[in-house]
Amino acid sequence: MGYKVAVVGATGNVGREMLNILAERAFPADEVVALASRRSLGTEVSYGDKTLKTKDLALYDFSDTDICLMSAGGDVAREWAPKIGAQGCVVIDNSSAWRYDQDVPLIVPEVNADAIAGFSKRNIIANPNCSTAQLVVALKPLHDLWGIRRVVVATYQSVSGAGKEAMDELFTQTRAVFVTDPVEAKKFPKRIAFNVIPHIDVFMEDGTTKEEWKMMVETKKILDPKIKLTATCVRVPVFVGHSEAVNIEFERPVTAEEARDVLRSAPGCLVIDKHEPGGYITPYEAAGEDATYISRIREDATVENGLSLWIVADNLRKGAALNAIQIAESLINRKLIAARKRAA
Ligand code: 11C
Repeated sequence: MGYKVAVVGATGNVGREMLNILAERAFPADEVVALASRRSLGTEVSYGDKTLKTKDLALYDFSDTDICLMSAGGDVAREWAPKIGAQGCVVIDNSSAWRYDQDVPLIVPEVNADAIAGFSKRNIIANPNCSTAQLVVALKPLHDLWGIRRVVVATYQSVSGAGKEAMDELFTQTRAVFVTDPVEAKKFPKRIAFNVIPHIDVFMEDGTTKEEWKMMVETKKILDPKIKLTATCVRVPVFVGHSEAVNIEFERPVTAEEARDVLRSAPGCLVIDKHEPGGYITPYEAAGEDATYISRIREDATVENGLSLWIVADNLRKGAALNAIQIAESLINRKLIAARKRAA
């Protein structure tokens, strides 16, 4: 018997990608249900060659659903994840609501799949922030061999991370610039078309942004609490694909060649690193792909045991939907979940 899977937030950027990936990977689901808030009720979404009509989350009975993939924002997750978990359905939540709860594992399967077993306390598993997911996939194999002491990262994050309206805003503003209409900024605090904005999520008391804080805290929880990390998170006028310029200080000496070799065979990583024009990955090429791409691997002689690299991934896939589905697959592969009895 296959699983019954509910996707909450099915009409959003990530929810739609979850449905695509469930179908693409032939996830062992007997039934997939698309759920949404009342506002999007009845909206049709694609699941492989099927069309699903979204149902009301508030009226849905989870008692025979096995897995709930949730991407509906922090408020919905805070309210609904515990209620759904209490009905015996495992929630894999993409928001930041549960990531820092000590009874909720925060999982990137290539990095800390063993920690998944801790889900049973609440029946909730958290998916990390997109910029953290791709970072730790690349850091893990390096950390295992050379021990990471400190990471300095600058991100170049696409507008799809901020949702569908943000993508529309980039499109509308770009068009407005060309036809010399007034450029209106609604979703972003400043114009995003032909610009970059060094601000993602809310400001913290110390002047960092929550997005920067999340990268630091989540890297510690997923990979190693001893790693020091400082981030500058920047929104760029790209539709899909987050990029990261990363500088790493290791405990032990490592050459660029050694790092390249290790990353070439590391799970989830794909190295594209020719020292010639175009011999590196850009977000345009990573969009729609599953890998975490790594380019521009080079030694940094300005710090002890230093290395710099460039990491790019599709933020809606590895950064969100794909990672969530990989978590669900890990639950199944590790026999941590069995399909529940359903009425015939
Ligand atoms: C962005 N990284 O690009 C954000 C989106 O904590 O899950 C995801 C926010 C989160 O805007």
